[in-house]
Amino acid sequence: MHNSYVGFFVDGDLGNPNDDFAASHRTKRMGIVYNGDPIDENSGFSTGYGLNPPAIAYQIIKTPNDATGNPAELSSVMTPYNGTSPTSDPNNASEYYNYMKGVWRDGTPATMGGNGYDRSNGTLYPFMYDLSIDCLNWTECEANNSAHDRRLLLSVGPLNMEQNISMKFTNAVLWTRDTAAIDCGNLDFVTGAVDFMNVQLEQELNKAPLSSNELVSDAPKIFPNPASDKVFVELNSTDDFKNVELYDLQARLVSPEIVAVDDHSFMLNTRNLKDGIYFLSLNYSDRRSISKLIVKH
Ligand SMILES: [Ca+2]
Ligand SMILES: [Ca+2]
Ligand SMILES: [Ca+2]
Repeated sequence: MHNSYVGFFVDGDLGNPNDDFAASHRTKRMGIVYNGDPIDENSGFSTGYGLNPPAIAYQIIKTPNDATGNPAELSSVMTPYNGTSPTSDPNNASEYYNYMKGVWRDGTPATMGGNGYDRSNGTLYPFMYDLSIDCLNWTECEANNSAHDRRLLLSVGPLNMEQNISMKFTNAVLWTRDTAAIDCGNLDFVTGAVDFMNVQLEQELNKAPLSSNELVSDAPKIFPNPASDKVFVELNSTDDFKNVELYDLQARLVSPEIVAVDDHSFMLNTRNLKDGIYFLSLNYSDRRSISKLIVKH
């Protein structure tokens, strides 16, 4: 089967589904649903999150190889909504196929800027509200869109699907929440959290099976964990070790006092850290190892 697309249609609803916005990140191969304003009120059938509503990211981690033998690229991220206009939900096979090709349901190709639907705009671009182009400043806020019950359709193609061949996709879903109000369209707290998830996932996916010979691991000994006033970190490998950093769940760098104990271990003063989950990053010159640290007083 030629010109096939594989699409993932997801309906992120953040509390009240009717005040949400959507975005994409082409190079991180993901779509995001976030609240379109600072307060997520209750709706008739769901409880709102209130202030500082969260965001949810859908990411395609791994794709099968395309005809060139390389992992297939994400080909579009479309953002239909629950409604009846040409940019709303697809409701038959050809409208779904249009969306998977980066085309609105009435056949109009997606374009860069505004709401992505502009027949007079010659710049075709099927990654709606793409955050991966810094200078673009194209978000639903900047487009002055009305918040809606958004969907995401992430597609990969065109692919040739041979008979009796299976294709494997690995996807991830990440939910995260910041303690500060969402600055309209500034989704750094989502992309930062996704980066951390990716480092951890990569470590998990590349982990050798238990039965294989023991491999040298960078994972340190961390004790006690959960920690209260202090935590000790003992490096498993000091080769090419540079430094250690601690990040909170929103991927913000926190800087506790760090005291070297000897050449391969140190102590972090966690007394002034809030209770919660942190990520300890051991940075080597060519790699880093991320471990989870829980602080509980
Ligand atoms: Ca939705
Ligand atoms: Ca909402
Ligand atoms: Ca609202």
